[in-house]
Amino acid sequence: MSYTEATVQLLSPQGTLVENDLSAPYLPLIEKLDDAALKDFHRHMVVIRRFDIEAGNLQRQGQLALWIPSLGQEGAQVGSAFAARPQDHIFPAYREHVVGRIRGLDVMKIIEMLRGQSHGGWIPAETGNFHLYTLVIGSQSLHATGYAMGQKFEGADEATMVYFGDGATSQGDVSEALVFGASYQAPIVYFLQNNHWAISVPVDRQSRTPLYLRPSGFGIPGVQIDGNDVLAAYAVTTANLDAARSGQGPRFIEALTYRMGAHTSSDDPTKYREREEEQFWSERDPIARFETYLKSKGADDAFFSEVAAEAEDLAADIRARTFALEAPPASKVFANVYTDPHPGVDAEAAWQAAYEASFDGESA
Ligand SMILES: Cc1ncc(C[n+]2csc(CCOP(=O)(O)OP(=O)(O)O)c2C)c(N)n1
Ligand SMILES: [Mg+2]
Repeated sequence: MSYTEATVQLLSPQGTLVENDLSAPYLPLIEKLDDAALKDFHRHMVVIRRFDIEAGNLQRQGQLALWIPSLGQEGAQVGSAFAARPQDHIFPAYREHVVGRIRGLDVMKIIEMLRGQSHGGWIPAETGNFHLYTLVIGSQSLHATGYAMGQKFEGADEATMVYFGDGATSQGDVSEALVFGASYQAPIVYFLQNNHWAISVPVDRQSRTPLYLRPSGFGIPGVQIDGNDVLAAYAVTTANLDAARSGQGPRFIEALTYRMGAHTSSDDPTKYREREEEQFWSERDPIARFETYLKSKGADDAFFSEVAAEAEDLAADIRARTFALEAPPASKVFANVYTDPHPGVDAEAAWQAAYEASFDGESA
């Protein structure tokens, strides 16, 4: 259920740097980071965890239809997001809230989507090339591969990164994406967050071999990292995105992490997993070990208080903005079904309008 002899780890769960044959090629990338960059890693992990908790609370208070927590996966997400360059394109699944935030997305857009306030959420060109959430498991791997093929055809100095889960690797879409990525030597990094569960199905039931080995069958180099180690996520993703961007073809990263919370607010993990397993992973928390590391490098209490205050501010802001939202007109659900007017949709919209009008004059 845990790390293997192949897992690249730069920061141990105790918060100390790991120096071995696997970490050696990547440590120079960490040495290049200044204190401000390291502090930013921490800030983003802490702030998004607070946001995540607030969003979960809002769901329980009836403000959101659903919430999809990212608790526990902050290291994999923050490290990989900071590895991307501005011109790169990012295709998320549905749990990568902090990746969006780092790319410039106002995370309120995610709240609006899960409240049923908006349809798709945002415009990637305005949010740092952070594409839309995709709930159809694994399908974004095809969208991303197609996009990366386009980047290759245009000879752009860009790469694409696509996030998906361990469960998604069992979908045909992901295998097809790997075939096309390899055939076209597209500039893409497949970033698998193995959080050990696909709702209630454990990863060892989905794959008899470690998932980082699977891409080798497609001719794509794969590497396994400690996904709760933000430094490993940053350094390994940087190296792989650089390789993809410079014409060396696609790459695959398996980040070992853990979904500390429920699959979504509709799920109850106490029904299918053991407390011991949750305990094991909570001892490998991405934030706790990085805090220890920063303290060993001299970060003081003022810094940690400032980050905590920023997290509280965001939570309060999200709560206030959620309560200020007004229900959109029901007609909005018909607005973007087709580009051109469609008689079937028009008829349904007319029925809806007549139905609503039938309440005119009645008190609420
Ligand atoms: C094509 C498809 N099949 C089934 C589902 C239902 N479903 C939603 S999430 C999920 C599990 C996905 O697990 P994983 O890929 O590991 O991602 P995680 O949720 O753990 O991040 C499933 C089966 C779906 N959304 N789409
Ligand atoms: Mg999973």
